[in-house]
Amino acid sequence: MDMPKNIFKQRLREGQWQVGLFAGLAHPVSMEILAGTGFDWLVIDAEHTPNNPATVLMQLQAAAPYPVQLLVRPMGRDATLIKQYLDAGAQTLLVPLVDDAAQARELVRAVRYPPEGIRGVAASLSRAARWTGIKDYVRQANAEVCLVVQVETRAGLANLDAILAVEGVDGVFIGPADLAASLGHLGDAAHPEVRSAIEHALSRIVASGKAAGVFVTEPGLARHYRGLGASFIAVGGDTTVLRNAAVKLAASFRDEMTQSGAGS
Ligand code: 3PY
Ligand code: MG
Repeated sequence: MDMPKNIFKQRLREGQWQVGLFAGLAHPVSMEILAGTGFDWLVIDAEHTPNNPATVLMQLQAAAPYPVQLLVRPMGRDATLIKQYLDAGAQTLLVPLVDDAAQARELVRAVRYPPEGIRGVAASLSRAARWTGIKDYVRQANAEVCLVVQVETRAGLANLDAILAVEGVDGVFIGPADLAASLGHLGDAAHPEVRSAIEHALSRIVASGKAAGVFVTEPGLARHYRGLGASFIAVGGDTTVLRNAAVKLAASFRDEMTQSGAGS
C-alpha cells in the first residue's frame, strides 16, 4: 500500500483556496454524509464535542472513500492524545489556543517521529500505517503530517510573529469566537476591534509565507478575507447547518398549516 498523500498540506503550500466545515456531530454517519457534499476539508472537532480517538477513527474511516480532506482538532496540546489521533490516521491537526512559540515548537515535536520529534512508534497498532501495510510508513510520515495552529487569544496575537517563525508550523487559523472573548467582546466576533485584529493577523500570516485560515459565516466576509490572502476558510459547522435547516423546515410547515387553516 502507498502512503496517502496529504492533499490539504499540498494545497496549503500552493496557496490554493479551500473551503471547509467543522463537524461536531461526532458520528460516522453524519461524517459520511458531509464527506460527499463538496467541501474541500472537514474538521473532526474533539475540542468542544465528546469525540475521542475511537470516535475520530470511525469518522476517518467513514470519510475515507470520498474526495475530502480531514483535519482533527484535539482538545488541546497534549502530545499523547495527538499521538493517538495521528495513529488513527489523521494527517492534519488543527490545534486550538496556541499562545506562543514554545507551545508551537512542542507541537511540531509532538507530530513528528524522532529525531525531529517525540512521536512514539508502533506501526503495527496504527491505522495510519495500515497496521504495517504501508511500507516504510514511519520514514514517510513526518513529510505528510500537516500542523495548523489556532491563534485566538490576545497573547497569541502578541506572539504571532514568533509563532510564524517556528519551522514545522504549516498554517495559522484564526478563531474569531475565542479571540473576541479574549479581547473583551465575548459573543461579539463582529465587533470592529475583533474584525480589525483578524485582518491584521491575516496580513501578518500571509506576509510570513505561511498559510492563513479563518472561520466565517458570511460569504461577503469570506471574500474580504480571501482578498487579504487567507486561503483556507471554514464556513460553519454541521450542528448549525442541521439546527438552522430543521428550524426553517418546522417553521415553514407550521406557517403553511396556519395559513391554510388546516389542523384548526
Ligand atoms: C473560534 O472561533 O474560536 C474557533 O475556534 C473556530 O473558529
Ligand atoms: Mg476557538
